[in-house]
This record gives sequence, C-alpha cells and structure tokens, in this order.
Amino acid sequence: MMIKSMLVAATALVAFGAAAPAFAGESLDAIRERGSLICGVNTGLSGFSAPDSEGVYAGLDVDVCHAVAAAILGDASAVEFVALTAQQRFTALQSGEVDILSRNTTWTLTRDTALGLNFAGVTFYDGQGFMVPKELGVTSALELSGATVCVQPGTTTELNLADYFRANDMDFDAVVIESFEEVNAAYFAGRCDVYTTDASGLASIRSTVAPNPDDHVILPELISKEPLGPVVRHGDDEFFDIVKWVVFALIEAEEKGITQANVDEMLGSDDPTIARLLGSTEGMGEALGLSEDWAYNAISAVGNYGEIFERHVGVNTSLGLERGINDLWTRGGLMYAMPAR
Ligand SMILES: N[C@@H](CCC(=O)N[C@@H](CS)C(=O)NCC(=O)O)C(=O)O
Repeated sequence: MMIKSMLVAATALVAFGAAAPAFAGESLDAIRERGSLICGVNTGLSGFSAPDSEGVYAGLDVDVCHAVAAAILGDASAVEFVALTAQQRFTALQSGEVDILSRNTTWTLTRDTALGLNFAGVTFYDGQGFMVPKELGVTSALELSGATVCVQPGTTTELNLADYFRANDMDFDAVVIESFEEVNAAYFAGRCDVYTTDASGLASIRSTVAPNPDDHVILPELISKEPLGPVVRHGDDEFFDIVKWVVFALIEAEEKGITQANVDEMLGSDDPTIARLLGSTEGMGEALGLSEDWAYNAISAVGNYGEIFERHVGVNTSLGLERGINDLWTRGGLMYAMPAR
C-alpha cells in the first residue's frame, strides 16, 4: 500500500516536472539583468496610456507597469514603454518584444488559451459602447440600424459589433481602420455615424480628441463585458504570479486604507494583513521571489488602486468616470484582492 502511494507520488512528480515550463523565471531574470521592465502600452489613449509632449507616458495602464517595476526592481521609473496598436499587441508579447502588455486589453477565453497568454487580473471592468454625434438625435443603440460604424480591427469591439447587430436584427456598414489616429479622424470628419469601442475609450476619445466634446453623446447601452487587465506570456508562472500579486496589492492597499501618503506610517501598523503586505512581517516577498518591500515600493510609487483610478480616469479628470463596478467589493464593486498570506 505504502509502495503504491510512493509510486503514485513519484509519477505525479515526474508528470509535474514534465509539465513545468522550461523557462520558468526567465522574465524575472531578464528584467533584473537589463534593469528595466519592457511594457507594451497604448499608442495614446488618454487616462490609460498616453505620452505627454516630452514623450513621458501616463495613465492607469502605465501605472500598473510602474508598480510592477517598483515591486521587482525597487525603481518605478525603470520601465521602457513600447506603444502598440490593437493589431500589434499580442505578437509583441508572444515574441518577447515586451515583458508585459498593459493596454486596455480584454480578457477573453481565446486570448487566454490559444494565443498563449495569461491575464494577471482586471484593472478596469468595462463594456463596449457607442458614441454618436448629438445632432443625429439618437438616444438608444437599438436605433442604429443601417448606420455606418467606425471600428478598429484586432479588437473584441469588432466582434461584439457584429454579434450585437445580428442579435437585434439590424444592418450596419463597418468602416474598419487600423490606425487609431485615422479612425478618430474618420469619425470626427463624419465618415461614420457611430464610433464603437470600450466605454472608457469613448470617454477618453470624446474628452481629448473631439473638437467639441459636447457635440457627441455616448449611448446608454453597454453591449459586452470588457474586463481589461495586464497580460503576460504562458510558461512563466513566477512572473505571472508577480504581476497578479502586484495588482492585488494595489487593491488590498485601498481596502486597508494604505495610501501613497501614509504608506511609511503604515509600516508600523499592527494590523497583521498590513504588516504582511508591507513586509514588516516577512514572508510574502520571499514567496514571490522578491524583496520584502515589493508591495511597499509599488504603493509608494503609484498609490493604491483607488488613487490610481481617481488620478487618471476618475470624476475629477477629463474622462470623468465614476468608480461604479470598479469600486471595492466592500462598497458594492468588483475589485477584490485575494488574501496575502
Ligand atoms: N478592449 C478591446 C479594445 C482595445 C483597443 O485596442 N481599443 C482601441 C480603441 S479605444 C485602441 O485602444 N486603439 C488604440 C491603438 O490602436 O493605438 C480589446 O482588447 O480588443
């Protein structure tokens, strides 16, 4: 009986060994060796990732990469940003051109499997919407039959658009344009009646690209689920874990009231969860293959999730987005960090 269970255990070990990726930990080693994280971001979607006049990227997706760099390297600025279009993003990640993709990318089954990628959490729960010129007088997406719709290829947007119109027995003409600048230009020049993308993207485009934002309305319908989050390659569990736990750390920090301003003070907290998260009680860093101040470094660099949200996309920004379902689970939202223990 004992021999049998030993055999089973040995077989399981061999099987586990065989299934283990040949290059586990490769990303972390490469990031440490080069001294920076290579992060694929949007070419210019204000609020999520956009370069300023000096080429410095800012946004919610950008801060996720700053947080990961801070956790790994202790230096939030050690990030090289690579701007990627919707079409380019997955190849860039698969080929190793970037370590991580943090670019308004929706977690879907096929991306998570067939494309060989791993989604390391959700940093913004979104849904697809429609924007139309106010002068058309349209108030519902169900009035859009026969419309010409501007859309970018290589996106979930393109697929949902077809599903939605078919399901509602409506016709449409898609104007499919790869370049973001060109699709924006086409819509604002009146080449399409409708612009469709993630609702957060519409808010961003309306507030920063529209010649007059008030001339455009975002219709009330959300036609899909678009959970957006950072993505890594299959086959490197160590790095996947790190990105996942950095995202959780930012959410947990908000739940525990740890902010960029008070994180130093919080190092002395006697709340066991805070002590473990910030490394005053050791163990979490070691488990991740990082120093014990990994989460402290991330939070001091970018603040907690709520601070990141408000800074880049919240009600006081030009996007003006409410927390809504992106609020913490304790306030009725979906943001929930797994326990750091
Ligand atoms: N979340 C959707 C859409 C993402 C997407 O690429 N949206 C467009 C429109 S907001 C975009 O970001 N374009 C910028 C670019 O291609 O440079 C997806 O993952 O497919």
